[in-house]
Amino acid sequence: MSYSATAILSVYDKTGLLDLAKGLVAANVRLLASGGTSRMLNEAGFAVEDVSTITNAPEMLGGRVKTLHPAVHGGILARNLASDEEDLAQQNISKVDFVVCNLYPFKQTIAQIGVTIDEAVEEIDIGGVTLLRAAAKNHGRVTILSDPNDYCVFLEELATGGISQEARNKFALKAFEHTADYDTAIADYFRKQYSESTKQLPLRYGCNPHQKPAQAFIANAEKLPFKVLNGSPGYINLLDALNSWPLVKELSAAVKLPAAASFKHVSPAGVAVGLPLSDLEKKIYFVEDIENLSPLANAYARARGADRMSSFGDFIALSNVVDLSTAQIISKEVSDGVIAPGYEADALALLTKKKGGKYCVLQIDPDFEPEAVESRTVYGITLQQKRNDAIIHPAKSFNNIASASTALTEQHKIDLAIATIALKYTQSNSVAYATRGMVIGLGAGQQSRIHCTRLAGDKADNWWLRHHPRVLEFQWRKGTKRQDKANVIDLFVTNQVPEAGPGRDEWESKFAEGAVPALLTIQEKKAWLSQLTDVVCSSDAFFPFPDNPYRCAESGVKVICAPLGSVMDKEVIKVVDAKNMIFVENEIRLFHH
Ligand code: 93A
Repeated sequence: MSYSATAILSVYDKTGLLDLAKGLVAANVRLLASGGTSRMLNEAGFAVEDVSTITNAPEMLGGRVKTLHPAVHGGILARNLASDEEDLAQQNISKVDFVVCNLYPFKQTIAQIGVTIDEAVEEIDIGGVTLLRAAAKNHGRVTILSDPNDYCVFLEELATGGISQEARNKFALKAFEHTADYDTAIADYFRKQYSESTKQLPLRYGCNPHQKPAQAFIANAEKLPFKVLNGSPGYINLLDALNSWPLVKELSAAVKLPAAASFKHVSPAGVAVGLPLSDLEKKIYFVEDIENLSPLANAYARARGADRMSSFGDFIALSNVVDLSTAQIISKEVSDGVIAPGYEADALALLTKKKGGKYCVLQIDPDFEPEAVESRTVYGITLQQKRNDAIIHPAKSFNNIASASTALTEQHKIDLAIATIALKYTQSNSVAYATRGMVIGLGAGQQSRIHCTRLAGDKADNWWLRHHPRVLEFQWRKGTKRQDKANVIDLFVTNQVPEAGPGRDEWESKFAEGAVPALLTIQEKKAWLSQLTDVVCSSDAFFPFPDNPYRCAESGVKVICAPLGSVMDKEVIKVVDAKNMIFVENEIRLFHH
C-alpha cells in the first residue's frame, strides 16, 4: 500500500488522539506508534503499526527504550539532500513527515506528596524529548505536534493541501519550549534533592508568609556565591543582600575606603565610607561607647546613623572582612542580617548570638561575577535585560560640568560617587544628598522627582538638625532604649512633638527628671540649617523642572549631578548658576527596579 506521508505518534496525554488519527488516515498517512499509543489506536479500529515494525527491535527495559532507534531518528532527521537520501536508502529507512509527541508527566509526579527519587527518575522522558528535538530541529521538512490543542489547526491545513512552513515553524518553537520547560523542571527537582545549601536554598516564604513555596538558586555556576553562616535568610533579606553587596563592593573599589550600606525594603537607608569619626559624630551615631573603631566600623556607624528611623531592622552590607568593632556596633542595633566577604572569629561569635542566635550572617564570594543578562518574571511574563554594569568612578564620572561654576573639589567627587553609586541600587525615582563620606538623605521609590528631592532634602535637614547643640545636650531617663531615643530626636527635629496629651507625655517621659528640652523655634531651625554647606546631590534621571535645584539649595547643596535631556535643562542650569552651585552631567541614567 502506498501512503502520502508517515507519522510517528507517541503520546502520554492521549487527549484528541483518535480525532487526530482519523484526520491522518483520511489524508492517507501511515501511522506508526509506540506501545500504549498504538494499543489505543488499534482498539479504536485504526490501521496502526507498532514502531517496532520499522526498528525491528521490541520495546525494552520496561519501556525505557521505545522509539530510540536510527530507523526512527534517521527518518525524522533526514533532509531532502542527495547524501541524506543515499544514507536512508543504504539503511532501508523511510522518511517520517509528522511526529506527534508529548512527555511523561514529570511535573505532576514530583508534585505528589512522598514521591521517591526512583519514582521521579522513571518519569524522565528520554525518547519523547529526542523525538521532539529531532523533529523540531528538522522543521524545514517535518511537522512536530507537541500540544493536543494544535491537532485541529494541523488537520485543517493537512486537508487543504499540506502543512505550511509557517505552521511548522510555530509548532517547532512550541516543541523547543516544551523540552526546555521539561528540563527546567528536572534540573529544579534535582537541585533540591542533591544541592540544597550549595546551589539551592529553600526559603521559608516569599515576600509574604502566604507566598509559599519560595527558594533561591543559581543554575549556571558551581554554587551560590554566598554561604549562610548563621540564621536563615528570607526572600526580602536576599533582595537586600544582593542589591547592597554590589553597592558596597563598587563603592569601596571606587573610593578606596571600606564601605557600608544599611538597607530596608531593597533601598539604602544609609551608605557611607570609612572616614574617621569626630567625638561629636561618635555621639550622634550612638557609638561613643565602642573603642578602637576600625574604618569599616566608621563606615557602618555613618550608614546606620544617617537615618536611624529608616535603618531600624536593616540588612547590612560591608565591603571588608568584619572586625570586632564593627560587630559591636551591629550587636547593639536592631538589625535583620549582614552580608560581607568574611568575618573575624570574635566578630562572628558576637553576631551569631544576636536575635536569640537567629541573626542572618551571609558570607559573599567577593570575586563572584554575575551573568551579563538578568531575567525576572512578573505576572507570568519574563523580562530580560543586560545588567547595569556601568562603572561610576570619582575621577572619571564627574568631569562634564554644565554650570558657570566649575570649582569641584576632590571631596565633592568622592561624595558624588557615594550618592551616585547608592542611586544605582535604589528603587527609582531616587535622589541622594551626600557629604563628608556619607549619604545624609535619600528619597527612594517616589513617582515624582520633586518629591524625591524634597524627601531626600528633608532627611538631610533632619540629619543636620541632629547635630544641633540642643539635641546633643538631651539628658535621657535611665534605661531609655536606642530606638526610643532615635524616635524622640526624630520628633524633635521634624517639629512633630505632639501637643499636650498622652503622646506628649510619652515623648517627655524619655527625658531625665526636669530635663525636657525647649522645642526648636522656626528661626532656630533656619539658623542651624543655614550652616549646612558643601552637600552634593545626585539624581537617577534628569530634573524636569527648576524646582529641584531650588529645593537642593535649601539644604546646603553645592554640587548637583544629574543626566541632562530635559526640555527644561536651560532653566535648571540657570537656577544652579543663580545659586552659585555646580552642575555635573551624569551621562548615564540610573533607574533601578
Ligand atoms: O522511556 S522513554 O524515554 N524511552 C523511549 O524510547 C520513548 N519513546 C517515547 N519514553 C519514550 N517515549 C514516551 O512514551 C513519549 O514521550 C510518550 O510520553 C510516551 C508514550 O508511550 P506509550 O505510547 O507507550 O503510551
